[in-house]
Amino acid sequence: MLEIDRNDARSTAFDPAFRDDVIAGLSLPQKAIPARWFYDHRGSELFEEITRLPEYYPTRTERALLERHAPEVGRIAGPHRAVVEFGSGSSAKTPLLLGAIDPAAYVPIDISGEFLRESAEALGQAFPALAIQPVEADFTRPIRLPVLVDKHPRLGFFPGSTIGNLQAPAAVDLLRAMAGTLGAGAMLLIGMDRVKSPDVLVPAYDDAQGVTAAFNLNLLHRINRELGGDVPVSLFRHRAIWNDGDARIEMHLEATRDLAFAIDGHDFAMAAGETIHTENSHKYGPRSARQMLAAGGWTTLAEWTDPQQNFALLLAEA
Ligand code: AVI
Repeated sequence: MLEIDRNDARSTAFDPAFRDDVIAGLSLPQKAIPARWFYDHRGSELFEEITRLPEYYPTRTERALLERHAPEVGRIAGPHRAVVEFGSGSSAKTPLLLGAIDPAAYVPIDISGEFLRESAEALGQAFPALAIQPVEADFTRPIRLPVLVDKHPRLGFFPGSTIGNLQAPAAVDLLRAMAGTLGAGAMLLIGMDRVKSPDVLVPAYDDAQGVTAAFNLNLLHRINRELGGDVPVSLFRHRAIWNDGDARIEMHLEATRDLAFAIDGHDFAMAAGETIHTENSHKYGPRSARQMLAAGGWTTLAEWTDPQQNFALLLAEA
């Protein structure tokens, strides 16, 4: 059946930047939409589900690394640092770090105010003596930190291998922006996913329950909901591909037959097998991880990985 989502009439939330990215991206020879648009309310819920999937090893592996090595991070970084978390989301891993390092303050930064307020409140209950000041901002740009952290050296926290969703030049720019935001004497604790067998990588992005497929396809539902599109979602399928040359998982939405749709007065046609490229998730070897950090102005001080070397936590100084 052709599913056009007409029941999801254009909703009130309408971001012109979303519209511009979608129209421009679908007009490219290789159609592409930036991965940042996955994260509407439904997309954020589906991502939380992904982090609990048996095939999606990054979250539980990084959590285990934090449980094990956060005290060592504390010993190297020293006490009374202000912890600044970039893209804090639900701050699920944050207590593991805060509980181990005797922080002076905690500043979660996220573009979603809803998530920020909820998680700051929960952390406030778990750490009643800790000064917490959330900042609603796009962390890819330099940010002025609250005065609360003025007197303390900073420890940036960027878990989840979110850096991997950026192409190298953008990743380097982001690392430099973080160094600028955190200031002199800063350190950064960052999670980076390792290169490994496609037998492990592909299922992590194409799980048996179809949650990642739903996450990817939700982007098309979002276009229909927010931009009044008539994209025939049921005629697309989720694809996760290991691109060995670029050391990354690519997610695509593939047209299963010739099809056409319109978004906000713009007409698009796709041939069977043609794809919309929706995400890159870069993976790093031990050297490339350090090189990336160095290019962004950070010197690696310590690195921890799990026995299978699936995921790495790196501590670096500016
Ligand atoms: C947020 N980011 C680090 C995830 C990743 O693994 O690249 C997003 C994701 N996409 C599909 N599954 C998870």
